[in-house]
Amino acid sequence: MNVSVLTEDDLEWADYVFISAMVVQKKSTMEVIRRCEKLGIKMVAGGPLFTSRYEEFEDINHLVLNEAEGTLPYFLDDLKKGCTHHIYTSKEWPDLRETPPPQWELINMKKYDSMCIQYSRGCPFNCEFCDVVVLNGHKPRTKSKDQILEELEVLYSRGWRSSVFFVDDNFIGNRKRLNIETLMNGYKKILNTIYSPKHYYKRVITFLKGYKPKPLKKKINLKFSNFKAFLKSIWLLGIKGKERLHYWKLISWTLVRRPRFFHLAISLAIYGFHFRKIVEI
Ligand code: B12
Ligand code: SF4
Repeated sequence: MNVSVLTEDDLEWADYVFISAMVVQKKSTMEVIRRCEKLGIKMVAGGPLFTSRYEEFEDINHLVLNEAEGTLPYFLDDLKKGCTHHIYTSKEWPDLRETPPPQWELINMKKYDSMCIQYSRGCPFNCEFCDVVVLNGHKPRTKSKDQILEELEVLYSRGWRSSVFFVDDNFIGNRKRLNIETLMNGYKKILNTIYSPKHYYKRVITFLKGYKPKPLKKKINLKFSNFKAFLKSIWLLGIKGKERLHYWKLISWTLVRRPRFFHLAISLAIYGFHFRKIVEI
């Protein structure tokens, strides 16, 4: 499984096992299916693997295909009434503004590197290797701004402080909502600010504040070229450069607060200079 081993205890108490997978996970999915069959537990399967290749899974009790918002309620309703059938599918593309936020309490967040938020589904293009349009259609559908803020808020209030992965199909494919001019202007704005001294040096200090590397086994041996680079940085960034104020602020902050990362602060200041040059080109 993704983050933990699937034990017999996990399976034995269950009335139904709900399975989700991508095509690439078929082999391990087949193992889970075989284990459930052996224990006589009923299975409900959905998600990309089953939606795109449902005919390969005749033995699964219930194939609840397409987007759960559009098919799962019908299955659950039939389950309540005791009249379930084999395949549940739909030609509708559900309105994402009705999609509830994920129940993060069902997972152990500590075992994950990033949390996923989906803003949109669907893509107007049709690349032959891609299943997105089969699964989510051509018309981009989006959640509302308030929904996204709520999802971020829920993650924050559950103590999540690490990265958030926006798992959209094609973030910029909705031409109606994002015209080319807005895209170009936004991109230019990013390029103009991302490495600008004010923002860049601030990020370096934030990084150094939280940086906790593992202790080094070997001592760092400084070479003559390192001193040369340092002196050159003083001339180019600390005297000649427009960023001189930020440069000296970083140097003095590092010497007082994080002296052992002095070499890193200088390296990052030099990287920033390179990035700015590349952006200018
Ligand atoms: C984010 C993402 C990733 C991330 C995953 C991060 C993570 N830890 O979760 C990363 C970058 C790691 C990744 C990797 C890969 N991915 Co990917 N990925 C996606 C993406 C963009 C979003 C997935 C997502 O979170 N969706 C949001 C949730 C809400 O949607 P969902 O999972 O589809 O679930 C909905 C329905 O499917 C259904 N459903 C899902 N499961 C179940 C279960 C039941 C029981 C029921 C009833 C319903 C149901 O209901 C849900 C709500 O509507 C999708 C495209 C897409 N739009 O789905 C591709 C996608 C899933 N990936 C795909 C592929 C091919 C891959 C890779 C194989 C790429 C590669 N060559 O390396 C690898 C495989 C990784 C691995 N070894 O497992 C394909 C899968 C095709 C297929 N038919 O299986 C997709 C569809 C993209 C595509 N271009 O075709 N991926
Ligand atoms: S999601 Fe990306 S790869 Fe898939 S059809 Fe759209 S543009 Fe092509």
